[in-house]
Amino acid sequence: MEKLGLIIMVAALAVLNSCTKPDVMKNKLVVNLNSAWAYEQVDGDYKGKASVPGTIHTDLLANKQIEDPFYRTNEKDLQWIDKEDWIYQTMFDVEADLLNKDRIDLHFYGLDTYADVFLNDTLILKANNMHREWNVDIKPWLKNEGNKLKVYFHSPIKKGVELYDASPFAYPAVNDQSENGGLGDKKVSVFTRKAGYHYGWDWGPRFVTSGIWRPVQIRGWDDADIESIYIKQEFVDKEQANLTAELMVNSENELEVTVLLVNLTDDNIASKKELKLIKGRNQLNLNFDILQPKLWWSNGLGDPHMYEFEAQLKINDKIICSEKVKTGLRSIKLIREKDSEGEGFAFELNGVRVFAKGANYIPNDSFLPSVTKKDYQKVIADAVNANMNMLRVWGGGVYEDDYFYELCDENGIMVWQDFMFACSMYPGDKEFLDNVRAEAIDNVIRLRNHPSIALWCGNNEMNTAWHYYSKGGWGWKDWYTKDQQDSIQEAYLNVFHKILPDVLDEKIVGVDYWPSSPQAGYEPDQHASYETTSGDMHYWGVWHGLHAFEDFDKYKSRFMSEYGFQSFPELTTVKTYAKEEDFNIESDVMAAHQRSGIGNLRIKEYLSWYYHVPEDFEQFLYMSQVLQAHGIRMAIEAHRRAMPYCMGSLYWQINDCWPVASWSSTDYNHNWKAVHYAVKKAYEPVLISTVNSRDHVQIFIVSDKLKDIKTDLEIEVMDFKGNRLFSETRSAKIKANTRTRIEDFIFNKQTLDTQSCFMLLTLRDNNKVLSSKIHYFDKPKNLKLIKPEINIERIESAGKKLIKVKSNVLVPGLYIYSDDGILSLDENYFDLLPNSEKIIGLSVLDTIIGDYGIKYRHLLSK
Ligand code: BMA
Repeated sequence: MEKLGLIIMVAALAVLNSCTKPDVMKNKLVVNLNSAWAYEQVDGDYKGKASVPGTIHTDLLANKQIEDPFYRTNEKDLQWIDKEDWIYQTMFDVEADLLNKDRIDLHFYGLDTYADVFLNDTLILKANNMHREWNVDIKPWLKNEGNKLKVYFHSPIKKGVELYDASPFAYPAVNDQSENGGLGDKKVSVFTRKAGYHYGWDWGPRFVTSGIWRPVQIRGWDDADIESIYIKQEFVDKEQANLTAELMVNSENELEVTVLLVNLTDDNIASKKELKLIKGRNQLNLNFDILQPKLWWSNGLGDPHMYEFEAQLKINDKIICSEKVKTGLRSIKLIREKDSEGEGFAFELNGVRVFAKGANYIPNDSFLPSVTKKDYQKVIADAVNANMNMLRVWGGGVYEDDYFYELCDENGIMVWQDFMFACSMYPGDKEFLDNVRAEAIDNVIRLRNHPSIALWCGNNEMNTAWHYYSKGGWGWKDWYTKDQQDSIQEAYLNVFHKILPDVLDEKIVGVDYWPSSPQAGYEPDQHASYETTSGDMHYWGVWHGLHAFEDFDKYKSRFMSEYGFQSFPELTTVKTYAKEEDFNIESDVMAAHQRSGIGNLRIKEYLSWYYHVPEDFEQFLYMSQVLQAHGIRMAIEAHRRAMPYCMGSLYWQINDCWPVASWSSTDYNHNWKAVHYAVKKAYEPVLISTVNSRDHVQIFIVSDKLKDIKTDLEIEVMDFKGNRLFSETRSAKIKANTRTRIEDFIFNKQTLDTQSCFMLLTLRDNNKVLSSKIHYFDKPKNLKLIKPEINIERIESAGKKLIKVKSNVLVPGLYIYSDDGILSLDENYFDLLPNSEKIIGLSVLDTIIGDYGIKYRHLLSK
């Protein structure tokens, strides 16, 4: 009866699919099969209407069969879902136009993960990798009416356990939270090509999803079809771009065709050829040049100009198929030059060495299909607005959605793209390796036209962790016999030193490959450490190693691709998962949303070094953010001061996949934490950076400008009430694209009460303020701060909503907010100068009226 119920429902829903009008693309028809799906538990009673793209967890939630997975400790109760098999099914009709096509393919953009696909009861596909696309010729089985498409998802956990049990030994997978999933120490994640973070991470819950996670299409065509276009950039500079359009064309017959490449941006025919297609796959190459091309530049350096091209296949002047593609023209190189200290690591864009300013990026949600276009827009806008020019798509997630890369292209955000391997070692049998190769081909082909992709990197931290060639690493090799070590090592070399670089060599030109992040050099025995003077570095001495924030200055790297510090999200976000009775950072609910075992201890420890540990819950959330901002700002300044030795700084991490305490700078609801405002300031094109050193202050100016500039630097020392104790203006010549050290500020420790004053530095170019900085001579906890009287007023000027803030004394870290979280300020968590009015732009929902219940909080708040 149960089954019958499902069939009736599916049949009713099928009406919807039959109404789906095909998108007409010349002689190609594309039908989206994303509606009228239903799901059903194989050995159980759960069933309902399904979303495609979607996941079983979100479908169960939408059908009110489970509670919100992110709320309180609900995650624990939902671990049964990944141990079940699930069927997804839809019914559809197709119109005669489609059915009569020479060729008809079913295309899955993503199946998560072990999926047997049946069309009209015939098994047409067995999928086993969520990172791949799947294409099947379905012409033999497709009919006009009543087609039944069924996808049987095997439990990824049951499959994983089978593979685990059959393996001669277990593999390390330090972030796989097997025990939370009821699997004891069976780390099954490594056997399945599926996003690593689904199995849990030190900032993420454990939701091992199943589902049709990307769209499904039926595509039919006559004669021939363009499967892919690649605009290969053989050579690009400002004078010329030598390009080849590489087309992969599928032809059903031998055909005489004219192939054209149209430059839609410049409105001309870039190239044209007459040729004969053979039946099957044909690679066609069209060479063309663009003189004085408009180049693609990263954020801060220029316009990220994009070109659009269209490839057309014609028979007797009639277009039989066409495909459009966008790309930006640029040369991007990873420059690794030997110097007296080691080997540099710097990106060169169109001949300019660019200091990479950015962050690491994780998937935006535990349930990937829930990520909306708005979410992508917000994350990329947050990167741009914080003066970033690079994001690293980290290897424990997914090869992101096309839209993510489109936004990076349009906004000049360079992408460091990891292949999806992180913090584990993986099997090396033929089936696994073939699967990895196919996954790499799919994704490299899908993403290779994006000018934003600056580097492909093999994996996250595996080289450092495994450390095969010498004692060290994370101690993993000690768990294995010599033979086992050799076998794990062989698998590693096969994937990261053969398969992945080979795929890139075959499919792409002009983008470099780096086998693992971090590494001290390309060769597998060039392991990174905090002492290495070549390659990239993940510096976790601060946080994991309990180093002081000041040590960011000691541990210099050629390129800092990871470092970070945690904080809690703001109260409005905490309220989305916790009740008032949970408002204690050690409560079960708060602990469930803090996945780093040492997280709370570390935050408290560092707070006690720099600030004070507050008793109050809300003040603790706020102070954790102030602390994180303090640390990360010190790190970024240290990295930029080390220019050109160091040429990049990517902190861990810009975003979250659920509401949680983590290293993120914007929380799951995209609220900026204090650190994101600090990052924005620290990544400004021109930065004043200062370092305390006994009785003097070192002063540096870092400039990303490509021309030297003449500036005036005003130095003022004031007490907390605003009395000026010292003032001087110096002229300073600032060198282009590097850091310049200015003469130190020397003071007398006997006469200056360094706990009661601060220094204000303002850098001007012809009276225009380029940068400013408030410098403290001591740690915040030692400052003799005075309780402020703060006045906040709402004003409007030229139709813009603003607030005016004033205080009688200096207020470090002033946070302005409202309980309902609707306030969003252009600047927040800032240091308010004494007796000086500050006007800040406000973005609030227009429909909101009243005074927004404006509140504030600072270091002395209770
Ligand atoms: C880095 C990352 C992640 C992790 C983070 C914080 O090494 O690569 O694996 O979440 O540290 O521990």
